[in-house]
Amino acid sequence: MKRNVGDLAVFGGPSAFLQPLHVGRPNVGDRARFFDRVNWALDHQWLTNGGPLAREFEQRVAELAGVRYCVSTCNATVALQLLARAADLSGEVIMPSLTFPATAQAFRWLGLTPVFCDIDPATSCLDPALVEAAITPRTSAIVPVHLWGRPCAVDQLAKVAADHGIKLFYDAAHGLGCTAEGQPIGGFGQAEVFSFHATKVVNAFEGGAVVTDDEELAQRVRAMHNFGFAQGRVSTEAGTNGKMTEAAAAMGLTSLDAFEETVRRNEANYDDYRSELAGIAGLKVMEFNRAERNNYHYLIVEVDAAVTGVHRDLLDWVLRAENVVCQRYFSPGCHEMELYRSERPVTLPHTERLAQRVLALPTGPTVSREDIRRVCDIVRVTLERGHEVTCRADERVPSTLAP
Ligand code: T4K
Repeated sequence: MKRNVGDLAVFGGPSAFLQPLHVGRPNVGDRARFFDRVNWALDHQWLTNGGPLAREFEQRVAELAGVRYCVSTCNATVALQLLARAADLSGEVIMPSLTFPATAQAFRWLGLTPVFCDIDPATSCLDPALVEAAITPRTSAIVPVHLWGRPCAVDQLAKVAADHGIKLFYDAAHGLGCTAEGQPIGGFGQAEVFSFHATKVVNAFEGGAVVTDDEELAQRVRAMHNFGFAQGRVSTEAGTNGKMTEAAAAMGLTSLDAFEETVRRNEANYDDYRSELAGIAGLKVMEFNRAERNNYHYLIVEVDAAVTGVHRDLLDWVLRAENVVCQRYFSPGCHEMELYRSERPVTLPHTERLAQRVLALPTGPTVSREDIRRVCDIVRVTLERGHEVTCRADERVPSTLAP
C-alpha cells in the first residue's frame, strides 16, 4: 500500500503491479464459443465477403442500436469514410477536436476539411451553438462524437443540421449500448458509426459498422464497402474493400455475448473508483448520467493542477512507473496537432483546458476491486502530496511535468 511519497515507484519504491495494468483490455468473452464459431467458418470454408457470421453480427448490432440497417466494416475509420462517400460529402465537415485523431483523419484522407469546434464543458461533446456559428456555405456535414460514451446534445444538433440543410453523422465509436434521451445511440442523425477495435467495449479484433434507418444510404454503403458492386461483380460506382471477415465477426459475436456482463463489471468498477477517489481536492471522476444507459467503458479522471499541484502528465508518469498504463484520452486535441494547426489555426478554450487534464484509468472485466484500490492509493498519495511530488519530480526530471 502506498502511504507516503517515498513509497512511489518514481522515487524508488517497488512498483504496485508486477504486470502492466492496461486501459482498453479486450472483452474476449467465452473462448470456447469463439473457437466454435471460427471452426464453423473453417468447416464451411466461408471466410469473408458478407458471410453468415458477419450477417449475424450485423443483425445483433442493429438490434442493440435500435435501427433497421447495419453494415459491418473492417474498422470504424473506413466506416466513416464510406459514409462520407455514400453521402457525397464535400468541402468542410464540422467535428470536435477532443477525439481520437481517426475522426478527423478519416475525412481528411478523402480531401475533406475538418473544421474543429469547441465542446460544451457540461457534456464534453460538441456545443450546438458553436457548431451553428461554424457553418459556412462549404459545410456539408456535422460529425459529433459521443465522447467516452457520454451522449451528445442530439436534439439540438438535429435542429442545427435541419435548419441549415446539412448532414448529421455521429462518430459513435464509444457509444455502443448507451442511450441519449432514452433512445439507443445508433439511431441519431442520418447514420452513426461504431468501432469494434480490440480496445472497445465489444471487439472484433478490428471492426466497425455503419448503422442507419435510411435504406438507400445503407445500400450505398454496403455496395461501396464491396468494390462498388451492386449486383453481380459489376461496379456501378466507386468502391473500396471495407468488409468484415468471418474471423472478426466470430470475435464480435462472442464479445457481444459478454456485453451485458462487461457493462455490469464496468459500472461496478466505476462505482468503486468514485468511492475510492471521493474527497481528493482537484480530482474529478467524469460523470455518467444515471438516467441514461451507459457502457462505462472509459474511466476518465480530470486533474486540476492548480488545486493538486500536480499536472496530469506527472500523474500519468507516476502511475506508469507503478505499471499502471493510463492513456491521455484525448490529448492533445486534433486542432493542436501540427498537421491541423499549421493549416487552420484555431483556439478552442474548453477543449484545450480538458485535453490538459484528462486521464483514462484502467477498467473492464479484467480489472479487480483490489487493482482499483491500489491504483487509487497511488492517485491519492500523489495528489494529496502534490507539491512535494512535483518538487521531487522536478529534481529528477527538470521539466514540463510541473503545473
Ligand atoms: N473515433 C473515435 C472517437 C475513436 O476513439 C476511434 C478509435 C475511432 C474513431 C476509430 O476506430 P477504429 O478505426 O480504430 O475502429 C486505441 C484504438 O486503436 C482506437 O481504435 C481507439 N479509438 C482509441 C481510443 O484507442 P491507441 O493508440 O490508444 O491504441 P494502443 O495500441 O496504444 O492501445 C491502448 C491500450 O489498449 C494499451 O494500453 C493496451 C491496450 N490494448 C491494445 C490492443 C491493441 C490491449 O490490451 N490489447 C490490444 O489488442 O488507440
